[in-house]
Amino acid sequence: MPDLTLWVDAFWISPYAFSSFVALEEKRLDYDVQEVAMHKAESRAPEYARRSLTARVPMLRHRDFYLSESSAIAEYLEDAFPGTPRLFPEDVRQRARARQVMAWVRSDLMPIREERSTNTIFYQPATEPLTPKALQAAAKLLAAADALLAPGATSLFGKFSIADADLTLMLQRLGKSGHPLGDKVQRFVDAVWARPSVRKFADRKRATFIPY
Ligand SMILES: N[C@@H](CCC(=O)N[C@@H](CS)C(=O)NCC(=O)O)C(=O)O
Repeated sequence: MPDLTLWVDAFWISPYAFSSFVALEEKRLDYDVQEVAMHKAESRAPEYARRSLTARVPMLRHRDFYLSESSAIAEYLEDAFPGTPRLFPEDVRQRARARQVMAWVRSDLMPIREERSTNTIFYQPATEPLTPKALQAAAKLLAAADALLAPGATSLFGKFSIADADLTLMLQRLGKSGHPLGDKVQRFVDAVWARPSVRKFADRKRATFIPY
């Protein structure tokens, strides 16, 4: 059994599970995956809840150590496995910026998250138009992405970082349902979406979705 296990949601739509999965893949670590059936409340099962502390997905196990919260998982993998491909930029300011982007997409842009669930990325694009509130959030997201990206950039910091994956997933909530991203942002999104780590998550054969 590998030293590492990642628990993901059974339908593979959690943006946080996506982040941790991509992180493990990019680090080229040996791990196995366990699915948590959220629609059967498996994340609240006593053993899972006790180990994760928060009863949320994803959760990482490294030998006898259990950790939830996807940003903490990325930081832990970076610290615990030196000598593997980096998830965060080496430069201190770029690293801070990466953490800013990661914290931001986890805490803001609620109307986009509500109206464009990750279901619309991995199962079925949305057909309902965005409300004015979501359009406002979309404009904010696209303005930030545009400001962060150099012309022609395929990553935020000149080299892949886990913030690229997190930002791209947020942008795909718009892009996959037909919202124009603009050439510069679209190029970035296409490059990140084509990474083998991301493809492995996105191309997963998914069971019929059961809402929870
Ligand atoms: N901030 C957390 C969010 C985790 C999260 O909200 N996970 C959802 C699935 S996408 C979950 O487990 N929801 C069940 C619950 O909160 O009870 C992270 O980054 O890991």
